Amino acid sequence: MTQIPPGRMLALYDDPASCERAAAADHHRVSQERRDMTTTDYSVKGMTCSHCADAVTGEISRIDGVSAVDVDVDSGRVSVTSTAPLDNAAVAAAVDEAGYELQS
Ligand SMILES: [Cu+2]
Repeated sequence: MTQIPPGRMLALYDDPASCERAAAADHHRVSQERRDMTTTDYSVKGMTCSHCADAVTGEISRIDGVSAVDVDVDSGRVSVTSTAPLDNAAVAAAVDEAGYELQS
């Protein structure tokens, strides 16, 4: 995994140009294309609608280092973009908190 120098994230978020790009384009896509980010796909059981997706997104977003969460309800796929690899137990706990079950 790529190590991120301290201060690198702040530099990214303090750059007004990157904010404008994020606002103009699809926000998740922009986040995933940043090379210092890690994106991991998870499989979540039990989601049936956008409300479920919102609940899962909200809980996972609270984990330290998470910058984007993309949910596909039909397949149960949850793509999580973060500044460092995430602890699987933390993701499982967040999904459980939302009322669903992490598979794997
Ligand atoms: Cu639902």
